[in-house]
Amino acid sequence: MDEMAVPASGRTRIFSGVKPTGHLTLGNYLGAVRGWVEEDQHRADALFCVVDLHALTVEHDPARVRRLTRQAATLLLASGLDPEVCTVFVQSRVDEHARLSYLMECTASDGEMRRMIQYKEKTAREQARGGSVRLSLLTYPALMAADILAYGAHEVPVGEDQAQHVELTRDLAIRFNQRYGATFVVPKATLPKVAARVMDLQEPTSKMGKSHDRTAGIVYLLDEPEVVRKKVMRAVTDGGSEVVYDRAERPGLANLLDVLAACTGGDPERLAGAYDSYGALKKDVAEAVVETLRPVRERHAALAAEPAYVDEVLGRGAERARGMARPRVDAAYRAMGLLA
Ligand code: AQP
Repeated sequence: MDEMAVPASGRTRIFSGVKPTGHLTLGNYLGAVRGWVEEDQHRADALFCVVDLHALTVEHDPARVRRLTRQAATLLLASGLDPEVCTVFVQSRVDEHARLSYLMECTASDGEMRRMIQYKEKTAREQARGGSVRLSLLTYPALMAADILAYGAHEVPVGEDQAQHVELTRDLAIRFNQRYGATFVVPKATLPKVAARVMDLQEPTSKMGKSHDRTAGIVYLLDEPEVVRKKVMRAVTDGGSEVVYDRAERPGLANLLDVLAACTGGDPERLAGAYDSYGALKKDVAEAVVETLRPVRERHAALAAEPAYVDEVLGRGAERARGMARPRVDAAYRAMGLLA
């Protein structure tokens, strides 16, 4: 492996991101952000990014994307990412992502892009809305591969829905290295033990996704406590009255138990045994979620009042990220035959 494979510090490098396609959800928090805050930033040389270029792959309102980008960055800091410990930045401010994305498009095949589940699902969703499907929706996993590979990341902490894209990134890194010489670290996805896929409270067979149209089953990080309670108390549970943990047969109930376990540090199966009614379970889930989100909401309110501080953090983060990505992306250009 070349000398760029390991960061100068010799530590593991971690990269992950969040798309400003909507307000951040409980799924984003439990599936990804909380692990970045509590573990990843402390144990590795870590970069966390608001991947705004990815928000342009579907119909978008420029002013809304701008607003959501700032809000997402503020929420990452409010959740506890410490800019003195890790690098927090906005993707579009670092040109290396787009530069490397093109090389990834020249490494991937049309067939492997079309096999991506998210492409199939989002294409169906866009068509149902009567919208056209942007070419970037097909090619976005190439950009995601670039996001990860530019930094020589060893690990990519994500929710389950992104595991397929990280798998593709691995394939592209291996293929590139074999064809053009060792350039990229081959990364792996790391998933949380519980809540790797938080489901929509109204449609427990679908992922809770921040860009989805129906919002009754989505808990947003900035929802007022009363709104959180209402959404949880109205969650769809399955037929029957016994509280058991069965993801296949009782997905609504299993989802509530997963959320409770993630918020309280318990085990979903064991927690099931502690309840004899859905009502009591929902009440405890609602309170656990409210308490988990309370400090995030409070810190967000304080940080939102200090936009200059957030700007300064993002400016510093982008500069640091650029410095880390540039040598590897230049090397990839040269390896592929360009006069970089
Ligand atoms: N429901 C979820 N459960 C667990 N993890 C989740 N993640 C997203 N949803 C869940 C993880 O959060 C990180 C950032 O997600 P994202 O911004 O890439 O995707 P999203 O929130 O799902 O946004 P969209 O626009 O609504 O996307 P789709 O089209 O997927 O529904 C990732 O690590 C993700 O795994």
